[in-house]
Amino acid sequence: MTGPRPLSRGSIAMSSEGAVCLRDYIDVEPLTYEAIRKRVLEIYRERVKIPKSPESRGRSKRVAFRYMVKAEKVFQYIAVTLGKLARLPPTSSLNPFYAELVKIATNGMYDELRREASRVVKIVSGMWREYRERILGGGVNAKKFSTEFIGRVLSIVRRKVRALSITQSISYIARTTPCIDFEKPLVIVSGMPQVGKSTFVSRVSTAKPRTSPYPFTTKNVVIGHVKLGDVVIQVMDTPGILDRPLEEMNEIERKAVAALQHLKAVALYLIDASRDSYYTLEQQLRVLKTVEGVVGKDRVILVFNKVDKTEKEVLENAKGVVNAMGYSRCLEMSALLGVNVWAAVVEAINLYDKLFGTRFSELLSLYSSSITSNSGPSSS
Ligand SMILES: Nc1nc2c(ncn2[C@@H]2O[C@H](COP(=O)(O)OP(=O)(O)OP(=O)(O)O)[C@@H](O)[C@H]2O)c(=O)[nH]1
Ligand SMILES: [Mg+2]
Repeated sequence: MTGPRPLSRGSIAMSSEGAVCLRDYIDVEPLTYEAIRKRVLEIYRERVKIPKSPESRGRSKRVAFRYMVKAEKVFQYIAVTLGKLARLPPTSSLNPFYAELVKIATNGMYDELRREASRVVKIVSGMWREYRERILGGGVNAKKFSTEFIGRVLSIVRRKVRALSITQSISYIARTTPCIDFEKPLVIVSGMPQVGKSTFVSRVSTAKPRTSPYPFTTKNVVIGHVKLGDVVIQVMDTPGILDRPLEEMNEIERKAVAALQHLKAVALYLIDASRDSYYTLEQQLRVLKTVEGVVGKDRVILVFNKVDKTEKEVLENAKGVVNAMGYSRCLEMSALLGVNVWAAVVEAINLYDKLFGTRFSELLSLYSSSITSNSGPSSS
């Protein structure tokens, strides 16, 4: 008998019905000052044909009109490009988890960029009203006024939109952040690097994150789906967290913490208690304390992974230690071999129901025949 059928195979940002995607709120192209300057000069050099009309009669009037149109096209480009940044949703309006990811990715500069862009659009709009008249009435000086306008606009953009380069990070985080359905159960898989989080997620869900024997293989949060009939369970792979205070954590670890902190979820905390684990049991238990502090102990399920290579005596000793920490129940799993992986999912959903008053486990029990097996999904 095989495990439940994955929903479908998709990208890390695969959205399912009802899911909310950061990229639907934030649609930004990476921008640099140099790229804006280049585009402005291209626009300025484009040929402009002025039809003969009563308003543009006379050579000098037509010349002035031509430079007004050139400068206006530049103004429009700047207003549209920076206007898009100014109209980005403030972090205060985003889901707190998404807001935190955006802050992490931009070093807290996202809202500042919005404000800078908005200020510059206002300044440039005011300048344009002034220069438009000057260019049109400028006669032989029309060209001079229009180049002066463009020079001033570029200078303002360069000096006053200092956070422009973070558009690259904003674009990246919007594209790579998984879509989340906040109404569906969510299981966050957490632990130190190398404990087998990605191996587990790829065993039970549609997500196939990279696994390797090196720490920090996973650098972003990733969502996979498990579909059991009408029930869709979201399983989130997270980057490993190291044994250090929250404020000293790097950008990658902070994404994992943000998920624990802001999402309605239960956490599976994976421990590798085997002799040759990458980190000692003591280190892993200290990180467990950090996780408990963030998410609340009642939301954590402890899972000893890699039991296939953990000596019985070592495992018993580790179980004794966590027992003393208040974990009377813990799971023993081998994500690699598919042992107890579905039991971990079921346990997580039971806890989810208990904590959030939902009844997903009842639906889940309808599919008990397909989840009692210890083997992984049919694809594996
Ligand atoms: N023997 C054994 N090896 C496992 C098991 N689970 C994972 N591994 C191995 O442990 C190594 C790390 O697995 P990953 O799934 O990449 O670990 P991770 O926790 O996602 O690591 P980071 O992304 O670095 O945080 C890989 O070489 C896996 O093959 C298991 O149950 N048993
Ligand atoms: Mg990983």
